[in-house]
Amino acid sequence: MTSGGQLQHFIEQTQRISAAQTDLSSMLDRLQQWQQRFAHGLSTIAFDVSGLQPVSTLAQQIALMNQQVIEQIRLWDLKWAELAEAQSVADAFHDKVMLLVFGKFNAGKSSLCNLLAECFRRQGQSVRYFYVQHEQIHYSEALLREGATETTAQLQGVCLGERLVLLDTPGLHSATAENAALTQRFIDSADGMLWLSSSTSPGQVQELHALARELKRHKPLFPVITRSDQVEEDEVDGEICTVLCNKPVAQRRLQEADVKARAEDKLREMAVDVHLLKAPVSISTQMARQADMNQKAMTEAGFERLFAALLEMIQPALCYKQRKPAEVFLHHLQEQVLEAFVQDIQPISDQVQLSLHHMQTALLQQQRRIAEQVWKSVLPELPQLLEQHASTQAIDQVYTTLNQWLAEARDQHVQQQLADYRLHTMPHIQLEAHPHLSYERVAGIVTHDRLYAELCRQINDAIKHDTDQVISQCEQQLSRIEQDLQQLQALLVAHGNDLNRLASDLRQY
Ligand SMILES: Nc1nc2c(ncn2[C@@H]2O[C@H](COP(=O)(O)OP(=O)(O)OP(=O)(O)O)[C@@H](O)[C@H]2O)c(=O)[nH]1
Ligand SMILES: [Mg+2]
Repeated sequence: MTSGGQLQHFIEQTQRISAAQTDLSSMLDRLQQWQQRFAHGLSTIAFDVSGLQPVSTLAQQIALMNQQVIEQIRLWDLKWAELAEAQSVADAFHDKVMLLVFGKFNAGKSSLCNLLAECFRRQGQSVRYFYVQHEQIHYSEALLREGATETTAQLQGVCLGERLVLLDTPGLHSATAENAALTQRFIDSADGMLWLSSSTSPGQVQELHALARELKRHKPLFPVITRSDQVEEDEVDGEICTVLCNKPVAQRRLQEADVKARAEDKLREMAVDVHLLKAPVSISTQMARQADMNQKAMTEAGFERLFAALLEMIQPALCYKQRKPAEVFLHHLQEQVLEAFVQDIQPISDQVQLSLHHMQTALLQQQRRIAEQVWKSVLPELPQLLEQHASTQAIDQVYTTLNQWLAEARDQHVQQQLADYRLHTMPHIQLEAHPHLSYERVAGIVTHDRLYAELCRQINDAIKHDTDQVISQCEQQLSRIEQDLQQLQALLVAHGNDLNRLASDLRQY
């Protein structure tokens, strides 16, 4: 039986774990204020679509986006209430440090939990096994099941003494859909993670993806290399037989260094603080057990180092626990408020941006078409109009009719070409009567060649001037929306940065 110094020290230290929490009220206030500022900022972005027809694609996309913004804000409190309810099961362990034991199936998670429990039991500590079913925690006398095939299908664990809980999770990817949500809630409540991987292929860092959320939540990570033993041939009483031995120390250290280096790289790649990573430790549960966990065997199997490392891990886990209420609210703001908002709004905001871009580039073409069509609908009628008034040479009449034609044609073609827009002030298309302009009399006959040419020039100028004004109104409308869109993006970036600053302030506590 082990009476290892580290184990006793470890147990003594875990007994000192106190549920006392740091005063987080000012931090919680700052987080609350962040949420209020974010909501207020969003409400100031107006997305003025008064210059668009409500049936236009862009106006509809913007209406949808506005609706989604309101809906997202409405969901904040609901999600927070849901979270509080979801936490209630895990709350049974609120006064304990909860360590998640995580890894691929067969990594040796249940075996390690059982062995640690046995260590505590032999030191006179209370040990309570439990499993979680139907939203209830059931305590049980039975050890956690171990096995060569995928064994653990439910969330289970063991309370070691009064202050420490090991949460034994189903092997990676083997959780059923039914218990996945429950497992997730417990994982949410964990204060630190033990990441187990077998020494046959230790530290498969892609497994850390499954812990990404917890790592982003700034929980410490302790890699444990398990099954650090090998079968060797030995001669007993003159007969060759196979025996299980610890892997040589040098080999263990190499593996530990390798896992550390690769895990650090992975954390950097995942944009996670590498300080969360504790130095890996290599163990063999089997070797400790074979010798009934005597002191020498425990030390050789790596458990003295494991306890020392666990103690180091408990400190940051405890710090995490002490600031947990603020961490939980922070995660809610990061994940359910900001990230959920970005995920929901970004696609539709990208669509708005795209529609906006299409509309902006189409305007030039639309202006050309309106001008051409107004020109085409008025010009062919002009010679006859001039003929009609030749006898009276009533140039005013010519202008009045032309202005009427131009206005009608312009309205019609603007409506066709710019169907998406609602123009508030239609410019007044008008030809100015020039006092010197009139019919001419050549050899007693009234002619209008010069008049025709001059009117053509005037019509051309008027159409150009008029369509310039119409198009510029459209451009202004689009650019207002573009500014609102930029304001929204800037708001998201600024609030993202603010929240990161709050997170790093919180972690100084
Ligand atoms: N050689 C050796 N085998 C071990 C060691 N620890 C556990 N095993 C064996 O590995 C197998 C899996 O162990 P478990 O503890 O059930 O592994 P697990 O990670 O809980 O597996 P799942 O619950 O299926 O995810 C069992 O057959 C254990 O006996 C060890 O240190 N050395
Ligand atoms: Mg298991």
